[in-house]
Amino acid sequence: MEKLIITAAICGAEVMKKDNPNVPYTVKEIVKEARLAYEAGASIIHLHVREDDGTPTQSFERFKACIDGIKEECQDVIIEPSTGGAVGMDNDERLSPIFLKPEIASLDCGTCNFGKNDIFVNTEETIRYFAKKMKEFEVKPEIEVFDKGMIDTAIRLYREKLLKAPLQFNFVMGVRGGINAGLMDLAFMKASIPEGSAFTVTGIGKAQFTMAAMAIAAGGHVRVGFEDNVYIRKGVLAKSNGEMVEKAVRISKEIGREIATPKEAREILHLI
Ligand code: KMH
Ligand code: ZN
Repeated sequence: MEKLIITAAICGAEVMKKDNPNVPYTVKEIVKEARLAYEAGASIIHLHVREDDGTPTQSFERFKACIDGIKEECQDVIIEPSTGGAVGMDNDERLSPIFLKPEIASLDCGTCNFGKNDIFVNTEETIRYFAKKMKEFEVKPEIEVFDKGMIDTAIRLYREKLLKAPLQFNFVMGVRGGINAGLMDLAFMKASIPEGSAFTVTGIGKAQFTMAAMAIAAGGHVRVGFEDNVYIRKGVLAKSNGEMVEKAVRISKEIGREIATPKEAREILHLI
């Protein structure tokens, strides 16, 4: 089977130190968490950034500082900034890391309820606007889908040539408001993407490692990290993103699937 690409979503925009004191906020903390994840086997860092007090931001300067710092400590890692940002941010604010011309960035392909009282808004016009900007700046979109209809939206954009094959999907599963995190849900999502596409699976909360195991067995790739889950096992907070990546590595190796280096991940995702 193709080698496994592990993405570490090291801080996200929602989870806070009150949830797990090891969630990174400052540039120094973010760079350290990226390094620990990279050393454990992550080839992609999905990057959100924060102010020093933990407030989520899409500040260009903050992204630049974190990306420069990560590149210094983990030379060849793939850095994938978020264009999702946090619920409520405006489009141009969300797009700011694109101007740093990363190799890849997230592209959220639909609107959904996000937790009990938030809505993560991505109208089709917003998605088109983001896709055009990514094309202009030669950034490969990682198509984030929280439900099956979002795959259909992405396919529509692909037919309009706003997205280029091979497509790279990230199935985010288990968000309150999106698709559940289960075996049949994954089978449905996998069967719904165009042939030749790659997919990563992100299991939210307690689904993180069960979905990782299913993704590994199904030939997909895996995302773990504090953005999605703060526990390493039931009731035990994770010490670092590195600890979560190590666990994904162990699961994969146990069933005979080797881990992709950043160079191999670039080849698999057609980034080079
Ligand atoms: N923070 C979420 C509202 C992405 O990175 O593109 C959106 C998110 C998706 O995290
Ligand atoms: Zn994210």
